[in-house]
Amino acid sequence: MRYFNCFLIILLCLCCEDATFKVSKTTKGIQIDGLVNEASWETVNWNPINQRWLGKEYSADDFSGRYKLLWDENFLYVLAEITDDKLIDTHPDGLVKYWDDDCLEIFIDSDNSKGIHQYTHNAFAYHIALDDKVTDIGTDSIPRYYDHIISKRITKGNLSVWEAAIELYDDSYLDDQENTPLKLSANKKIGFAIAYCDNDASGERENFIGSTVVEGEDKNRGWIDAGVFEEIVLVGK
Ligand SMILES: [Ca+2]
Ligand SMILES: [Ca+2]
Ligand SMILES: [Ca+2]
Ligand SMILES: [Ca+2]
Repeated sequence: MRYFNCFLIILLCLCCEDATFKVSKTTKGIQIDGLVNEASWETVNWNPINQRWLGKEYSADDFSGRYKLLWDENFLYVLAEITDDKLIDTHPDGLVKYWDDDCLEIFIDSDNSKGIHQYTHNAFAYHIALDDKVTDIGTDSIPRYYDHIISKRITKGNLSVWEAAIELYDDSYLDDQENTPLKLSANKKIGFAIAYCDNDASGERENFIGSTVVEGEDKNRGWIDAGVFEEIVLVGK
């Protein structure tokens, strides 16, 4: 019986280890052109964007999404493949109601500290608009543009491919100051989530679909609470 219990514990440990989201390192640069020409992208698996955080049930034609991650010393790379039956950008000012236009949202808690980040830089909630502008809320509670992400979207029919390179900053980041992006290394843990705001014809977004399971009634927590992000770990030399 004792041997059987030991076996179960070892099996449990192995299962726990496998559950960690490991992000592979790319040894060759990723060209941010919206084209998936890099062999590195072929070596890593897709992950689903399938958690309905806001809105009614939707069809696969209305929205479906998946993503991949890679990293190197300077960037976390995101490849997202989004099916959306209608792209709209009804707020030309990227600092106004930007979440009610179609946009890709990337959440980063660079030290995986979790906790509230609504008006701090404990974490970032980057909204990448259809015109590539990147918006989050500053520590003054006012939305502003951030230049931490280079991205390129290519849309063919209902399918958009977004390729992005993200610089990471720690909690000491100061708006309107010179900040130095982090150098990334193996074994670093990061809080991460990705989501899509889908609006096709409404005054407000119709759906908000994320990559992580958010418990409880209010699932629109990512822009406030880094505790709902997923822990990822960088692997490779
Ligand atoms: Ca590329
Ligand atoms: Ca849609
Ligand atoms: Ca943090
Ligand atoms: Ca849409």
